[in-house]
Amino acid sequence: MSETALAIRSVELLEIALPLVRPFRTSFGEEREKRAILVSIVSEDVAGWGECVTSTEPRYSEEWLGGAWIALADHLVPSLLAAGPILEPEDVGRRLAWVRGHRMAKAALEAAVLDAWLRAQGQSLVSYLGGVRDRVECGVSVGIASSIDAMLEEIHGYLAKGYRRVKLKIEPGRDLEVVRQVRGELPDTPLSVDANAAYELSDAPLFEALDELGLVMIEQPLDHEDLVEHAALQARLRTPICLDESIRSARDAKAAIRLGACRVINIKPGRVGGILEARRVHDAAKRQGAPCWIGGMLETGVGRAANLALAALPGVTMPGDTSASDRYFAQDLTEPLVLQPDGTIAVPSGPGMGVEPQRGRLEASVVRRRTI
Ligand code: NPG
Repeated sequence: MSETALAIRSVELLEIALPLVRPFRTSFGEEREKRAILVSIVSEDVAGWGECVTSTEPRYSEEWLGGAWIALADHLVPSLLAAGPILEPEDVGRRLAWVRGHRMAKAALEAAVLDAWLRAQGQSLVSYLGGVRDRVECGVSVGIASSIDAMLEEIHGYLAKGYRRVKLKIEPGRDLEVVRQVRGELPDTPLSVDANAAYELSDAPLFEALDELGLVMIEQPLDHEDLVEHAALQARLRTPICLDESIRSARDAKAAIRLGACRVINIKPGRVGGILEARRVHDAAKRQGAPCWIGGMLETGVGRAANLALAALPGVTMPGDTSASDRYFAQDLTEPLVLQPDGTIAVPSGPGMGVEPQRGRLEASVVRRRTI
């Protein structure tokens, strides 16, 4: 056994429920409370934490919380434990590779192992990944609001706090007029829109109209499985298309950029199966000259801290959906991640992810648990 091997004694799954400061509505529906699975790894002398970013319903992707719980408990955790001590973080992906899909569940387990592994070495995630900055620029994602006035008030609040880019969620029927009004009110604010795959190529005229509004990007306009149609749409637009749901691996990123289906990549470690694959997506995008940024999935501080470390990578050149804890939670599970007045957040620099859930807050939010 190598000196640095990590012997895992047990893995605990905890489902938590945290109230959101305001409901978050997208073209998929509305979230009023944050539900997540936290994965906790216990080894000889260190613990590690990971967060699974599944929603409660399989709308954003085919994964959902209830399914991820079973995938972790019945397949992923047993496969990880069966092969003995972990010799290097890449072992996790290799041991779980036989399971098709379930990327968000795999990512949570990998994050927990990586956290424990790095804590044992006294190394931070950001330095392990090769991050090049100690604070990162943050944008904010604004849900679909009840009225344009309510939305503008919310946006002004975020801009006053320092956020550097505003992303508007659009859906058929609530798109061009809303974006036009926001653009009219905020002529100089970096603005993007996110359609969460709600449109068809026949909606190209709508995107051509949005193309006139000087947006930073148009995110995931069309079906998540259709790169060819995204390439056809991108060819008609000056505004870069950014892909989110369509990119599940570094392989997808390479294909999408080469096909001209997008010019920008949104990286989410959960969507691509882990932090290490997220770095490979970053590397592929950087090699092909496509800017990337780090997305968000309403994570608690546990997942948010890992996103901040990824946002420090050199090819991440656009502000991410890495907003502060108080964007979503009155009280985060970890010490809050705080936005500075210049619109940046400090990348946690302690060992591992650099944050951990506070015991009392965690216990108060747990709704189910299982030890394996
Ligand atoms: O700031 O964490 C955040 C959320 C950013 O808009 C955001 N996320 O489509 O990217 C998305 C969206 C999302 C949230 C998707 C939750 C799925 C679940």
